[in-house]
Amino acid sequence: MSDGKDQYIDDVAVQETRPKLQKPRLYKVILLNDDYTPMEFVIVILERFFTKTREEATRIMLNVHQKGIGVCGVYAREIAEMKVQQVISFAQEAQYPLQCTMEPE
Ligand code: TYC
Repeated sequence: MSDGKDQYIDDVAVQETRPKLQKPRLYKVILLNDDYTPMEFVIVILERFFTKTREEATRIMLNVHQKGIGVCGVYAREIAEMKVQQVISFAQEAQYPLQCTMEPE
C-alpha cells in the first residue's frame, strides 16, 4: 500500500521507515505508612517484590515510616500494576492494612 512517501529506485519501491513509537510511560510504585504493619513485614516486601537488599529495604521502609509515603521502584505500567497487586494481596493475607499504589512519573 502506498502512502505517497515511497521512493522509487530502479523501479523498486523503497518505503521509508515508520516514525519511532513513543517510549512507554513509567510509573512509581508507592508505599504508604500505617500504624499497624510491622517494620519487618515491609522490609520483606521490599526484598521479595522489589529485589532490594536488606539495607535498601530498611532505608526505604524507614523513609516511609517517617515521611508517610515513599517510592519502592519505577516500572512500565503492567509491571507496576502487578507489583501493587502482589503487595496488596500479600498484606491482606497477613491481615495488615498496608497500602500500595502507583502514579505516573
Ligand atoms: N509505621 C509502621 C510501624 O511503626 C511501619 C511501616 C513502615 C508501615 C512503612 C507501613 O509502608 C509502611 N510498625
